[in-house]
Amino acid sequence: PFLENVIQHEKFLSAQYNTTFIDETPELFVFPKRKDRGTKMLAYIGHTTVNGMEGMDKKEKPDFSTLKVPETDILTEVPDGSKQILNERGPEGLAKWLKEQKEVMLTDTTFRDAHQSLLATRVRTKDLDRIAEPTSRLLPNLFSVEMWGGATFDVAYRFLKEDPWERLIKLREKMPNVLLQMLLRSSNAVGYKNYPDNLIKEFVEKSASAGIDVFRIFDSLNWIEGMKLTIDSVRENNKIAEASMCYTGDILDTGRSKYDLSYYINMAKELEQSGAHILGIKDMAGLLKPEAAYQLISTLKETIDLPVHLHTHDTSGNGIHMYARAIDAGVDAVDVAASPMAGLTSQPSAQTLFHALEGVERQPKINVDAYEELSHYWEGIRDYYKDFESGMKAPHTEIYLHEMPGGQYSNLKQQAKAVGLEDRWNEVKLMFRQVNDMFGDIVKVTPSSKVIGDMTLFMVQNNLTENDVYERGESIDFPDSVIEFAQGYIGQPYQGFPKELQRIILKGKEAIKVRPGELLDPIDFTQSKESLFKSLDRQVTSFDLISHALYPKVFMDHHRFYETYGDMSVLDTPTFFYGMKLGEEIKVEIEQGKTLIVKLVSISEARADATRVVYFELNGQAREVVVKDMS
Ligand code: 3PY
Ligand code: ZN
Repeated sequence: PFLENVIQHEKFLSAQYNTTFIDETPELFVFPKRKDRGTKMLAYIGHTTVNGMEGMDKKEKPDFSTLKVPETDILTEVPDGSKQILNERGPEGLAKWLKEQKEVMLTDTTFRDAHQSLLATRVRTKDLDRIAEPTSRLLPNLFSVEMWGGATFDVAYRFLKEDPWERLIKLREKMPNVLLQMLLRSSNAVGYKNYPDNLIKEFVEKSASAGIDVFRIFDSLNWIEGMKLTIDSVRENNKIAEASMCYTGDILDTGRSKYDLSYYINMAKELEQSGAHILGIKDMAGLLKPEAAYQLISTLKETIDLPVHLHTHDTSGNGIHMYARAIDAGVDAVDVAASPMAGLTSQPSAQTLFHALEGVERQPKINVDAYEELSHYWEGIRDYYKDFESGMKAPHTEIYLHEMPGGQYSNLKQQAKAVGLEDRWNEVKLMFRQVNDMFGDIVKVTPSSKVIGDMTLFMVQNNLTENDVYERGESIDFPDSVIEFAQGYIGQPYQGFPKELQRIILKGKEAIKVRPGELLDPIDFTQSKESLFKSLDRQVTSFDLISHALYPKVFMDHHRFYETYGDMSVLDTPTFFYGMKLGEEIKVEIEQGKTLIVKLVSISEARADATRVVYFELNGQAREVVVKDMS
C-alpha cells in the first residue's frame, strides 16, 4: 500500500517531489483499513429493518414492481449532442447556436428540480445512474439535463448518505453528449447563506472540472452585485453562464408596480452587460401567466441579444399554456420533466408540451416515443419514493396568492406539522404572503424564501399579527434568519428594507450595505486540508475540502456514517429506506464484478437491554448483527 500511496499522490503525479517528499508527506503512511464491507452493510440493513430509516415512519417494506430500463444498443457510439457543440465552439458559439435553432429546445429537469419539487429531493444516485445512459442515447437532442445543484447537494449527504460529487462524476460519464446543467445560488453556492468569495470560485472551478457545463446562476433577491463574481468565475472556466432573473409578482397586475415589465427588462440588460451567455428566467413558484410570458419574452427578444431560457413550475396547471405563449414569443429553451415526474410543483411534462405543439413550427425536435419509454422507468422510480410525496393532488391556483416556490411548499408544510401547526396550514399560507408584504414584497427563493417561511411560522405559532410586530416588536426575539436578512447578510432587496421594520428587528445591530462575501475571511484550504486529513484519517480530495467548507457538520456526520456502515449507495432503494423482509434475499454489487448475496433469516425478540439479534446469510454463511431497538 505504501507504493500505491506514493504513485497516486498528486505531488508525485505532477512531479513536484524531491528528497523531502517522504518526510513531509505523512499521508503516504496511512493505509486503508481492512474493509469488512459485508459486516458493515449487515449492520445498516439490520438497523434499518428493526428501526426504520431515520426521519421516516417505520413500516414494512412495500412490494415494488421491477424497474423497466429501456434497452439501447450500448455497442454503438452515443450520438453527438449539445456537449459537442460546446466543445467545438465554446460558450459564445454555443449561445449563438442556441439562438439559431428554429425549434424550441428542451432542458430535462427530471434528475434535479422535478424530484426536488415532488419528492423532497430524495432520488438517489443509483436510480439516476441507471437511466442516465439510456437518456443520453434516446434524447440526444436535448439542450441540457439539469441534474445537480439546488438542494440536491446537502440532501445527498444529509439523507441519502452519499457524495454529491460522485453523482456528478458518474452521470457525466454516462451522458457524454448533452450539456449538464446545475442550479447555483450564486454567493450562497448550494447552501443557505453567503460564503467567502474564494469558496465560490473554488466551487465553480471544481464543479466545472467534474462535469458541469451550464451554470444557472441566481441571487435570491435578484441583486446583481451578488451575481457578478459567480458569472466571472463561470466564464473563467470556459463554461456557460446562464444568469437568471427570478420572476415574482405579476407584470399584468397594474396595482402592483414594484416588479413590472421594465423591472425585468432592466435586469436582463444588466445581466447581459455582466457577461451572461444565456438569460435565464427562473419562475420558481410558477407565477408567470401566459400573457405575461408573451409580453416579457417578446420585449426581451427585442431588447437583448442573448438566448432566453425559461424555467417554471406547473403548480397552477397553467404551465403548458404559458410555455406555448412563450414559444410563440420566441423563447429559445424551456424546462420540462418526463411525464411521471412532471406537473404540480414540478416542471410541465415534456410529452404534453410536445403534443400541445403538434402542427406548430417550433415544436421541439425530440423523439416522443423515447420519452415514453424513459417514462416507464420514472413511473417505477416515483413509486419507490412515495413516502416523500407532498400530498398535493390537483392544480393549486392559490399559488398566485401565497407565491411559495415549488420546492418550498411541501417543505414548509412539513415544518408546520413539526411545530404543531398542521391544522392551521391555511393560516400559514396567508401569513406567508402577509410577511412578504411586510418585508416590502421581496423575491422569494432559496434562501430568501426560507426567511419568509421562518418568520411566518414564528408569527403563526406565537399568534402575532402585523400590528403586534410594530407595537411590541422591541420585546420580540425574531428568528436568527430574519435578523441576518435585516442585517443584509443575504444581500440587498430591490428598493431596500422597510426602515421601521428593519429597526425593530435589528434592535441596534449594524446592517451592511456591501456584498457579504467581501467581509468574510477567505477559507484557508491548506490549513483545512491538514486538519481534515487528521480527522478523516484518509486522503483528502479537493471535493472534500469544498463540501466541508460549505457544510462542516453535515460533512463530518456523513463521514461518521461512512465509517460505521460503509458506502450504502450500493444498496437498492427499497432496502436503503426500509431494510429487508424476513426470508428475503437480495444481491448487492459492492463494486464492479463483486456481488454479495444477503438473506434475512430471522430477528430475535428484544432482549433486556433492548437489543435484538438479526440473523442473516451472507453469501451462504450464517452471520448475525446486534441492533438496538429504538422503539
Ligand atoms: C433551489 O434553490 O434549490 C431552487 O430550486 C430554487 O427554486
Ligand atoms: Zn425550479
